Amino acid sequence: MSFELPSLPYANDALAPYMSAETLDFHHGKHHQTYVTNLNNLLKDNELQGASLEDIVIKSSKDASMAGIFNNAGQHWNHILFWQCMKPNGGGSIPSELETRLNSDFGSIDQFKEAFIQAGTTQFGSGWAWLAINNGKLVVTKSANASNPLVDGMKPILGCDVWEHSYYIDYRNKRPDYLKAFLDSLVNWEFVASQLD
Ligand code: MN3
Repeated sequence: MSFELPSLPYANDALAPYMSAETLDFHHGKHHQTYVTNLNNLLKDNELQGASLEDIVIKSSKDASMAGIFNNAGQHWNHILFWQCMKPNGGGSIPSELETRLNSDFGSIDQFKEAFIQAGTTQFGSGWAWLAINNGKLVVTKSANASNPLVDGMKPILGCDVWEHSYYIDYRNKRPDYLKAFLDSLVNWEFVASQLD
């Protein structure tokens, strides 16, 4: 059983102007597809073949000889979450249970947004900004390249790809503008809320 590229839950042009069809054509159709293809090839004759994607990410993260598998499995997992975290006409109001927990753990929604944008902006080079559950508490974290909070025992519920391939066509070098647009106009808060335990 090999892994497959999931379809986007919206049309390629549905997130414009905040994320263009050109960006999604390349990012989903080329970059994500390549991670899936590489992962399937690397798993041939590997002991992790047949394991769940989450298990492959966590186990390969602890074994330096599996760096290639980790990079491609991590990116496959991260992008599956990322596509679901966005929707046309996103942003806007946050479901009440999630809003209450964000207010409780960050002080205010604005303070959460500031922390998330700060995490994504200060991730040097390629990586991700996250909202994750750590021992029942919501936390903002960042990770390099393909890594994610799963490898540290947390549950990511919102991820924003800050690799240049995610924003350079639409925002050029302005990563903070992309992160702000992601939170204000792209996030599918209903999906994020559905990931709460
Ligand atoms: Mn990407």
